[in-house]
Amino acid sequence: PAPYLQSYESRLANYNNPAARALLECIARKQSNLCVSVDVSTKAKVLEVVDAVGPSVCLIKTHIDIVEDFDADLLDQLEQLSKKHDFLIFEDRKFADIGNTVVLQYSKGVHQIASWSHFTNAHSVPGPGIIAGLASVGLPLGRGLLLLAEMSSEGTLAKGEYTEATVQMARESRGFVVGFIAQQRLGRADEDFLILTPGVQLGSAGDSLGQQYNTPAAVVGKGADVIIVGRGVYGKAGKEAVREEAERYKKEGWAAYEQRMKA
Ligand code: S5P
Repeated sequence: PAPYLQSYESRLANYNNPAARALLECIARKQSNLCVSVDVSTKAKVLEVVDAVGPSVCLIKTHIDIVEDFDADLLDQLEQLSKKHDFLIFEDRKFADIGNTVVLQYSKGVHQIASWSHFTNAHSVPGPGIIAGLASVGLPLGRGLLLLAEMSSEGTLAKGEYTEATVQMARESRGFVVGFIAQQRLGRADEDFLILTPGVQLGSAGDSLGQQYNTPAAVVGKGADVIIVGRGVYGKAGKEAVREEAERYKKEGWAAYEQRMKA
């Protein structure tokens, strides 16, 4: 069968990248293909949500630039929580500039993303120089890159030839590019890329700003290896409710994976 129809453990053989390997191992160990997107804007709230969902996730996705009271202590505490609960970190930076600029954005500034984030992502629109630039910083640190090959939002231009050209760019940098942000399985049947799919929620079709949602079962059925859920989890009121919701998505995501393996 195609690599993506095999177990997460067996797919380890297809990856040299340390971040991708650590993610596959974590998914298998925790039986979780859930990534929670923690899109909240204070340090206290970030830490509260991460502590609540930590046991249920393989990956925490951040938008570090929306945190009003960001400081180095937040990064220390995030790292402690990642050890306590056993998850990896993905800063959803969506780099989109020339190679020289993204080198600086990835390694410097207030956030120093490369120093703490196992994964980050980039748009392919500038061409391969963006990958070369990010790789020059990230590869020595064992980081992994995801290319945005498709988006979940209504009217996205990332489709068709753009998506195909993005897959081709990934093929040419396989040591660093470990997969895609996409809505479905991409690449040839004999290739193995990690597919991380956002725009996932139970019981909502979308929001008022173009976001479009599918269920965990639907996206895993189309090839998602990791489901990314934001408001569907952190949007619940109270730490206990957030914890329960994360467990619910974890179970849904894993059941869908087991279903896919049977197909
Ligand atoms: O195509 C995309 C790519 C990303 S990374 N669509 C997305 O929604 N995202 C991100 O996933 C987005 O920036 C947000 O952080 C998360 C979805 O959040 P939700 O609250 O709609 O689940």
